[in-house]
Amino acid sequence: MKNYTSVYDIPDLTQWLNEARELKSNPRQHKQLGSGKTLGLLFFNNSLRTRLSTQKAALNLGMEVMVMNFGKEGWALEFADGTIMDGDRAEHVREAARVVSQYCDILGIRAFAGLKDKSEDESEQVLNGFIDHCTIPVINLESALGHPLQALADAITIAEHKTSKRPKVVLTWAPHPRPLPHAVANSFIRMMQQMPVDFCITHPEGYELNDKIVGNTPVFHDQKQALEGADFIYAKNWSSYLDYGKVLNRDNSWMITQDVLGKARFMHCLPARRNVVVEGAVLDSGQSLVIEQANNRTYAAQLVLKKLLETL
Ligand code: AN0
Ligand code: CP
Repeated sequence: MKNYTSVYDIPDLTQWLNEARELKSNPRQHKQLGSGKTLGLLFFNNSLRTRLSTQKAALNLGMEVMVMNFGKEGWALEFADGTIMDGDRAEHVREAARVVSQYCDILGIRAFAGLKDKSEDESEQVLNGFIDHCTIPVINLESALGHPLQALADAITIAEHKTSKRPKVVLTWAPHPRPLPHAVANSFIRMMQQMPVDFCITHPEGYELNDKIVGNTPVFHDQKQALEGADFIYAKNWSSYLDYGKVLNRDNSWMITQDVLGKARFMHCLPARRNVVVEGAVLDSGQSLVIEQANNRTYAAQLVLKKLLETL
């Protein structure tokens, strides 16, 4: 594995899930592996979990960490080739990536979808710009199209908490006042398609995701029908993909309540707006796995860092 940019970079998921469990049982067991190595983390967007769990993972492996928030503190970067840079972008990714590669051994990048221009988002210009010009491995900390560290933590959580061989997992759209990216949903779908689970998706009409990602996964527009008999209910809002980046409705009948949840376990990547996406009582109940998912972000990141360190 050269970079970790998508769940498809995982060569053997079963083996990785076993190894994650092993790492979790003794997180400091490889603390020599990262000794003398530096992880750089560049954030073009906000974060709580990704920022801290990835740092924690690096510290568990004995690495040192440098973090930079690009939003206000970094020079505005140009990613397009051949432009006359006489606007407000002071530095090109061609230089920035090569400079950072000298300071770090592994680089993580968070750069959300802008949700304005679909083809620009689909080109993943920030993540790919760094991959193209970095001379070190790159980890996707949520890009325009995917959040593979989250999906790995979700897979670890489901593997730990399933009570049957082939649990039923449902990804449901949930309301939200602001337009949100498709990255978490995309990576979760791709991960569930590879897991031994009975998986389906439910969302209101108009919230269809990229059909190349959904593939043969069953999709229901009737949430109640989809959730019947679910063992894990994963809620996530996303803005429209077809009417790109738009909030089409905030139908709060799609919010996950205790009544809707039934006997299922509740999952969400967080941050979650209480009583909009999910009833507060669900998050406060013993059926919620959100805190455990966030805990598993550390072991997901640690596994990815370990695999990359082993290639250095
Ligand atoms: C982001 C999203 O939906 O992609 C990050 C989730 C991990 N969420 C928000 O911006 C609220
Ligand atoms: N789930 C997740 O990635 O959270 P942050 O945006 O806080 O990092």
